Amino acid sequence: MRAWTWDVFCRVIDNFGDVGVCWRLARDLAARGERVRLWMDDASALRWMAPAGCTGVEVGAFDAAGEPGDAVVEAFACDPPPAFVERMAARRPVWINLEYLSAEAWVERAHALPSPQRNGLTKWFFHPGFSAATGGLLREPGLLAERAGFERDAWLAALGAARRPGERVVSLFCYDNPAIPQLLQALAAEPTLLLLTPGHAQRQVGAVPPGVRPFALPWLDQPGFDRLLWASDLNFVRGEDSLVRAIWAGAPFVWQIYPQHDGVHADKLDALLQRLPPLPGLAAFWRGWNGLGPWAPLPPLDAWRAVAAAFRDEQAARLDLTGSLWQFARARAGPEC
Ligand code: TRH
Repeated sequence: MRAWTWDVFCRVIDNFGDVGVCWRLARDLAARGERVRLWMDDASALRWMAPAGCTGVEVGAFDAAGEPGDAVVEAFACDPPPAFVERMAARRPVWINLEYLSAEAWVERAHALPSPQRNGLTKWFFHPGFSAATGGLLREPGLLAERAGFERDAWLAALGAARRPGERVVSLFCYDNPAIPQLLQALAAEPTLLLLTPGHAQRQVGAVPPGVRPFALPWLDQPGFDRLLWASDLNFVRGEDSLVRAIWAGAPFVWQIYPQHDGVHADKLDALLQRLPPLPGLAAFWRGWNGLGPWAPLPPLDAWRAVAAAFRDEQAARLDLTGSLWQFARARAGPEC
């Protein structure tokens, strides 16, 4: 089967998730032999997220997209430029709107629905998700094998953050969070090396109680960020992409969901909690960290580890998002493809 050319459109709304998801998808498609053109209105985060670029992925300015290829992916309903959409009517690529990740039940009903467009084409809704009735989660082939062979002490030492004997490792990637002082107190119960990502985490963690040893990280590239999560016994993540990476890390994780003004994020958080294997105290801890309930004690890591591993295995048994998107698009292409 011939390789396809994919046009992936990405508008940066806020933070790094838009870039992070689009870059991972682009890289994964290219690794599977496809040709990818990633059209972005702001590619600045790629300087640290993907400084080496990727063979098979070309990055261009959002409005500079020329002739459409075989498939067009607009990330998060970002609407390709009108002139490009006009050209699509002649070329008739498969047109996909890649939606935000949610564990809510409605996603299964919305996934893969067609939406007829004014230019005569059909735009397909493609929803990432946690069940077989969704598009799945981004997971590159070989990721879990790489993770299994990872040597965390060597990696931490190379970063200048060698672990001291008996220390547990905790990573923190978060938004503004008034619960940070409580978290630091909870972590101080055991010797803890606390790895702080740039931005919100480093800004908010000032003085720490005895027992907690903070380390300020530089921006890591995406493979480096994955390794940070692999190196840690407990990961605090946020948004969409780092959540998925924490699942593949297979270690206990806490999700700070992107807060929305209408409060719908509380339902999204609960929907994911309901999909996790049960662990007493986990939901209360996640809600407390998200300001959706009172602060609650940190659940014991031993029992939590088993829950995280079980959830990783359950999710890894499903087709990954890129594979699922590839199949979906090929099944909807004209006979000449
Ligand atoms: O940056 P985010 O908070 O992005 C969010 C979410 O995507 C959310 O769904 C969206 O609605 C909102 O923005 C507007 O969190 P996220 O999704 O985890 O993206 C962070 C990306 O940054 C991810 O790809 C990992 C990457 N990263 C690195 O590569 N290196 C680093 O050092 C760090 C800290 C992050």
